[in-house]
Amino acid sequence: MRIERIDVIHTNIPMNQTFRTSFGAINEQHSIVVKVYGEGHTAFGEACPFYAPVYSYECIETMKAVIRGFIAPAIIGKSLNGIEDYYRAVDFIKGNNHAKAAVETALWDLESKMRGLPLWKLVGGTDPAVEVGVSIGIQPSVDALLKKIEDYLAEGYRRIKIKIEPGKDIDTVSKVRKAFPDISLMVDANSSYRLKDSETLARLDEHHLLMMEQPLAEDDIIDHGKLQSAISTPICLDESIHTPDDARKAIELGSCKIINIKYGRVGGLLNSVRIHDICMKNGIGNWAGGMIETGIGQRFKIALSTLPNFKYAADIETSDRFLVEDLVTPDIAHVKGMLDANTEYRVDEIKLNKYTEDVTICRA
Ligand code: OSB
Ligand code: MG
Repeated sequence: MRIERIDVIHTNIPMNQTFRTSFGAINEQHSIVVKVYGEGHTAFGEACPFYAPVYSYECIETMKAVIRGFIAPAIIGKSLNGIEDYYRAVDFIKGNNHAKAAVETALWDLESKMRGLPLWKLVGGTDPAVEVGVSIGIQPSVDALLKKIEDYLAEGYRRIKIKIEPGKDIDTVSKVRKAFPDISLMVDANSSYRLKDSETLARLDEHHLLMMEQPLAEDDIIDHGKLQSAISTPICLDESIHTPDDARKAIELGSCKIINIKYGRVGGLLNSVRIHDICMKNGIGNWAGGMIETGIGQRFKIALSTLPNFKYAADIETSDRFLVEDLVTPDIAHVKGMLDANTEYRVDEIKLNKYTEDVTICRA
């Protein structure tokens, strides 16, 4: 495929509810949407590591700089022999996986249009019925959290994920478990604990959680191994896994039993599939994590979730979840916690323009 032009579009959509984690609260969804032009088509990709570098070292401004300065010049006007060739072309750039993924996903979208194949088939999916879970931010009180869980369960979500942090953990989880004894429940700590907190975290074992996501720091895969031997709740790594080789090392060290695959964090869909394959071979489960993408990015999470080793419900945000308006039609919507990967979504360019903060046009 030959790319003639790349638009790097910074969007900012107001959110209808605050999302609070251990790394702060957000009320605006900032994203980098990439529009590629080539082969007589236009196609869209997206990645959004937050406006500030709080989830990862990348942020919206670093993505713009890296795409404009290095990724676009490496591929515009050149013939790319598929997505693997894109990885070779940008391999000289260290890290910056969200920037790479924003462009990479646009190339998959382009390939899907060129070949007339839905994304889920293109990535090698096997089952288009996708299970959807919900990730609930830290709430002002346990009662507020219980109410939210009740509402989301009534909407049909298949799995509830709650955020924990030191001081808002044991008591919160035991109250949730008491109110909802049988639901599929997991916690995400977003790196807010250290190995010295093992005893506290072990107290969660009795609540038969589906998994505990990223309890320790991003660079602590050795300590995650020690923690996993001390607790029975399966550890799921999120922030720690950036590459297929990270996945291999975490598996070798016994640092986790599950890996949350976020296509942005790992540089795109091809690396997501590679991590999936490594995990499947080693009996490590996967599921698609989210970064509160617009519908443009949700399409890629839906496609990945059709792969056979995506065994747990995905963090897919329906269009009404956080955004006052989404950028695709139809809206992303689940029915009783299920989505059909065959649904085709069109990017609504009028809404895209409405929420655009700035655009950088890259050409040869
Ligand atoms: O840690 O999984 C996370 C959202 C933004 C940044 C990090 C995380 C999240 C989520 C997913 O928890 C939110 C969602 O998909 O609804
Ligand atoms: Mg997480």
